[in-house]
Amino acid sequence: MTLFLSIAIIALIYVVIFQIAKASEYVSILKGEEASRKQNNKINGFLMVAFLVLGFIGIYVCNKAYYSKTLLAQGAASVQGEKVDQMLWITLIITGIVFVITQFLLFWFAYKYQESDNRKSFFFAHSTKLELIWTAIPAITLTVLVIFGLRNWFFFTGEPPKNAMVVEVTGKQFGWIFRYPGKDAIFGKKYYKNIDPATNSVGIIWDDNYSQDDILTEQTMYVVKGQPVKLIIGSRDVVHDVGLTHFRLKMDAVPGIPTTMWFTPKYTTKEMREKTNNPNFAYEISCDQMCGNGHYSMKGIIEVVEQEEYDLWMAKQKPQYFVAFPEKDPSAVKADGAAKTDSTAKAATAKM
Ligand SMILES: [Cu+2]
Repeated sequence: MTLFLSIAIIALIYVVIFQIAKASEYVSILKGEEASRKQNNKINGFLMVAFLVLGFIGIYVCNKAYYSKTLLAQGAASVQGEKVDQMLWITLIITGIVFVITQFLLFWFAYKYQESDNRKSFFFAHSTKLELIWTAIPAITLTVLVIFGLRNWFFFTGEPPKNAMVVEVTGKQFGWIFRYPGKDAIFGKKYYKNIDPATNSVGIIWDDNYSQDDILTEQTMYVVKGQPVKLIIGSRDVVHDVGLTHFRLKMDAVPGIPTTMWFTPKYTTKEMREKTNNPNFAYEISCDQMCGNGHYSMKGIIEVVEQEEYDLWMAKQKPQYFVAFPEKDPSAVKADGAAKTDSTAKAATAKM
């Protein structure tokens, strides 16, 4: 029904425009070409100003209605993200000022300098000075913006502070795998042929001693508020992208070529829930690279917590080595042993 109505309205609008055009054609024949062109000119001049005013009002209204719904209004959730926002604001302010001035002049001049019998147009062919000015100013401005951008880029992708924790992030069709280096703070080596979806999703080489305390988790990554986190990013299949919109960072996950970036979360997930007034708020890792038919569902969660909560969570994690080889797990052997002693004792009591 709505579709039918929409088609009917579009058809009606078309008929109205067609009739107006036809009518104005007859009028111009009656009035004469010259007079009708002058009248059209006036109308167009007025429409230019109307478009300018309505356009600016439209920008203001849209901004008022939607700005608060954008992530920009929420503020960045990382120290690095604040630098990104700062760059964005500087760019928006500069381009915004240029936009307003140029659009105002464009439409106002179209009105002001419309055809007039009292005025002769001025022929203006070329001015080297003017060309130089309007080439040099944007070039210098863009260079300054690019220098800021590069400085920040080298900062995010460079070496993090010494107290940074390191998490390895591996993308796969369609999800995220996180690896923590464990107590020794060193990742064990890995080899893609060792990948086993059930017990060794990133292909850790178990013979490497550093690998035996590595911890693997999927979909949810825990990090600590105020502590820098370095991400070592890779992929198991195609190119993915670690998109951290709340932290204002993103980095491609490329098979075979590790990429890195680091950030310092500023607010815990709980604090963000209060800040955004959204009890369901969660920091999200979205895959920002079209990577296959399940791309839309490739979402991970980052839990930003205080140090104590992180320590509690970490204490509950079992090294992946013991998941792959349960018989080598000392806690399982102990529990097993305890059960055995218990049953021997029981048997002895029964015999007595
Ligand atoms: Cu992906």
